[in-house]
Amino acid sequence: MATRIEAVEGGTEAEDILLKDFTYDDRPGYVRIYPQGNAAKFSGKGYLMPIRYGEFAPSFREMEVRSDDVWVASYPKSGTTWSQEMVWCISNDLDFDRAKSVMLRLRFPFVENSCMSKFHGKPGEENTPSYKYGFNSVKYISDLPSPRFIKTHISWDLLPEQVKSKKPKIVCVARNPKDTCVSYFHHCSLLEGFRGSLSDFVTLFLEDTVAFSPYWDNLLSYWEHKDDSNVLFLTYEEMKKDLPSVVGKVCKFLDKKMPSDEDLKALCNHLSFDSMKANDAVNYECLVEKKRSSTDQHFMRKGKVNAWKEEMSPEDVKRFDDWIEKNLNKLDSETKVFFQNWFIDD
Ligand code: PPS
Repeated sequence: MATRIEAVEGGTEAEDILLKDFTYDDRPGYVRIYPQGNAAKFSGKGYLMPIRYGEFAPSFREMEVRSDDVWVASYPKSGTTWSQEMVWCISNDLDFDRAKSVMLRLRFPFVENSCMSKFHGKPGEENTPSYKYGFNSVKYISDLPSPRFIKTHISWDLLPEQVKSKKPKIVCVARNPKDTCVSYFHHCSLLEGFRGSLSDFVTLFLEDTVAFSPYWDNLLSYWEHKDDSNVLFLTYEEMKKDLPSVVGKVCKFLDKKMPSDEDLKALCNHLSFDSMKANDAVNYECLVEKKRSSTDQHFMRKGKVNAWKEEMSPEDVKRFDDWIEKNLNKLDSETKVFFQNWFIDD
């Protein structure tokens, strides 16, 4: 059966918040997507996406996938940009000069970019890479020479059909849901026109009513493939704890030599939060500067584990804890233990 796409009509508390506080001219609505007609296995819901997804879905599903593509896949705000920069630098023999001079979004494009909201390019710039990427991110990627580097937030079940046969390398990165949610709230408020409070956003997140949700289905769709030979599963928290050892895993996975001690130090320095925050090729300042309302708003915001403790109300923490417990109890015991240890508060 073909993928079914249904408009979000409102009627639940979360959908009403979504339609009231998270729509605007360039993103007038949302859809739920049912891969092959089916709801996502874990939540029993469809995946939520901005309405423009419907326009891009056919070309995305049928997109040519190449066996030498390298993908970074994640639920939003899980450490995607950090992982992309790590994967790109390792794959490109630590070419820091190019990494700093070419925007990450052009060397490691986000395949669903054109689904997120209507693009307004400047007339006369139609032939620039930025315009082509903004106008149609799927076509931009299809026209790139190999090896390509591709970012996605979509769940495994919605990836292009050819992923199954071509088996590109896929690095998945995931982050504990409370930090993910708080980071996503700030991202949506700053860059995507969300007008509600953090508590409203928690409602959207827990009710699987923000783009790329349900969180659990998205995460578990990649977790199920973590032992496939073309998949590497990482967490934000392990990158924070021991970046050099994650670099080692990524080098092995990408069939690259482990850098010398000196090069490893240079790479970890390039990937540090402070370096990335100051690096205009990865910090999205060019987008943020058009949108910010105060000087302390940045894409590279806190870069910490458990920063949710500084912002979430006790009521929202309780709602989250109940939701985590309910969902952990639906998992097999091995997965549950792994997730409990990973999400644990220190
Ligand atoms: S996106 O928009 O979905 O691609 O965002 P994503 O890159 O997945 O997540 C952004 C969060 O990752 C933090 N970040 C880092 N943390 C530590 N070290 C480095 N180098 C780093 N680079 C990005 C970024 O600050 C966002 O997290 P928060 O919690 O908002 O600070």
